[in-house]
Amino acid sequence: MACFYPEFSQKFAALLPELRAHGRVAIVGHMRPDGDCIGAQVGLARVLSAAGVREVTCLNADHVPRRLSFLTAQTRVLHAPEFLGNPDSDFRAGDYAAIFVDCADAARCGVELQTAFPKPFAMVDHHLSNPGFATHDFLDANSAATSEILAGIFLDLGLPIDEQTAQALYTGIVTDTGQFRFPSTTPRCFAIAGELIARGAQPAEIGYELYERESLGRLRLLEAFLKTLRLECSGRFCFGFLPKGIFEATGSTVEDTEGLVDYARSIEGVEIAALVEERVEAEWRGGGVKMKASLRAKNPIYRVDKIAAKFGGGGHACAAGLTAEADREAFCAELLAAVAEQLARVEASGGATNSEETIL
Ligand SMILES: [Mn+2]
Repeated sequence: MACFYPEFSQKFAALLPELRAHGRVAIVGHMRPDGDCIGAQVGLARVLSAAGVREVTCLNADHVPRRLSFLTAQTRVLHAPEFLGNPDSDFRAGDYAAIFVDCADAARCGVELQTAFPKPFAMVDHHLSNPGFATHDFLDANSAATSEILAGIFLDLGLPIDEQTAQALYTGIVTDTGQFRFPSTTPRCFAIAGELIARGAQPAEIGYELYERESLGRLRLLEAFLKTLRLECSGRFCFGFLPKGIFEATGSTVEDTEGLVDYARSIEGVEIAALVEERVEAEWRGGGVKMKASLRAKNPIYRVDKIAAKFGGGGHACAAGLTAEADREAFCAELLAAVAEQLARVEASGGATNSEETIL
């Protein structure tokens, strides 16, 4: 039998009886959940339920994006205000063993969930910048997706992967590898994806749900974003801006920003790209305007996670994000300086790659 994650599988098998005995598990994802986050949450929730855990609930600070809703039809996924601070809710965080998935650190789930679960039971993740924060950490930065790690463990242990579970985990791998294009794509990704297809994942259906159901508003948002693109650092850095009010103006939503930054990165000669967003926070989160940036690099030697870390953010070598409380002009100037510094540093090192340091 294939063994994808021998160490993790053994550890996971040892924890299963504990989770079963506890009876209640909360699977916590990150803010603005993506395909890997929802895929990992749904996949893990279904496998734990099938393995005899009485109650499994997935929790997110933000809503499940429309294009991922095909994964959650049969799984309980709650949005933070539905259960935290809601007097009608009978949800008590203390009753649950929390498993964080796809979160580079405990804060990535949002302050409300972080406060509700100060001591996570376990976490499963693949972010390079993850310092480890749970009692039981399943952390592997050499994996392309959290869903890849979970699928590998389930396959190793022969745990039941039904059609819905396979769909969810396959979606996580497809989205985090950029449809099997990013440098993180390995033979293991394909081997695991193949096993998931054998268990009912449908690549054509997933491709349709993810990429063939755009709204006109999303394309209008893309149009607005493309108009703002600017090349800096001799054409090696490209960034674009979404001002507050843009979603109303274009008939789009926050979740439509996903993937826009890839257009900036796709320009020949660009090494680092950024999408900067002036975001009005939801009222239940205290309101106010924040600057958010998504950073992408073509090559992991550019370590955009390190640029993000300067602003308190984090992520992967090729994909990272951050939030800052600053005004637009000051923030853009600071970001530009940080990117220029990183480009110069890589150039000074002759673009030398250190395999330990640069793996996505
Ligand atoms: Mn991920």
